[in-house]
Amino acid sequence: MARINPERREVTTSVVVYGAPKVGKTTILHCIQDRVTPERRGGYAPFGSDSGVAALLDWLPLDLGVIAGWRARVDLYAIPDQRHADATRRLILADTDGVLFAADAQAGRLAENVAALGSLRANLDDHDGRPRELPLVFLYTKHDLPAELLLTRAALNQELNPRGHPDFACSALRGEGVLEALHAVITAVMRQLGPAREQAR
Ligand SMILES: Nc1nc2c(ncn2[C@@H]2O[C@H](COP(=O)(O)OP(=O)(O)O)[C@@H](O)[C@H]2O)c(=O)[nH]1
Ligand SMILES: [Mg+2]
Repeated sequence: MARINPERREVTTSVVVYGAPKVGKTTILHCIQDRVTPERRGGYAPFGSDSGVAALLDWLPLDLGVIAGWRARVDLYAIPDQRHADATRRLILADTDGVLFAADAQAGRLAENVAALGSLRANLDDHDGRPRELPLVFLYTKHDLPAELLLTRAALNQELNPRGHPDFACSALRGEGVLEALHAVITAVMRQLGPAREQAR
């Protein structure tokens, strides 16, 4: 849940990068860390290693500067694969303001993407079994691979994103398309937050 501090006019939100094992979640965070300007980096996050906090969670804090008079920060998280029970995923998702769903664009990975989307839905369910509605952006990764291995964006959307959430093709390895998707999810989160922020004044 976004943390709003009206006295200091600060807002801190969180976005989870969710997806199947080996889809490239850690690579996406590295790509963002490498490409944002130094003043946007909200701290050093040694994610992707096997020790310390980084073994539990990939975490990249970003400082977005001042937006509409408010100092805005976003904490980006990815949950490392297979180290956590669904209970932990649920806990982290319960606290998030938006999700960047990373799907491997390779045709051979479709079943894993579908399974990951199912686990996202299940872990977003509230206790009444209704999925929590929150900003969702799809990121179709590994577009640097040969085209014959990949599903088209239209096919990926048909299978994974029939409701037409924003979608982006990317290569996290080459750093293409990732910042655009990040921008889209942060914009949606900030828009959703607008009314809550006004109430906190
Ligand atoms: N070709 C290609 N490989 C990628 C891309 N992103 C990640 N990978 C590779 O996919 C594997 C898994 O990446 P990783 O970030 O560890 O996935 P995670 O398990 O979701 O965190 C690694 O070998 C990465 O180098 C990409 O955009 N293109
Ligand atoms: Mg990882």
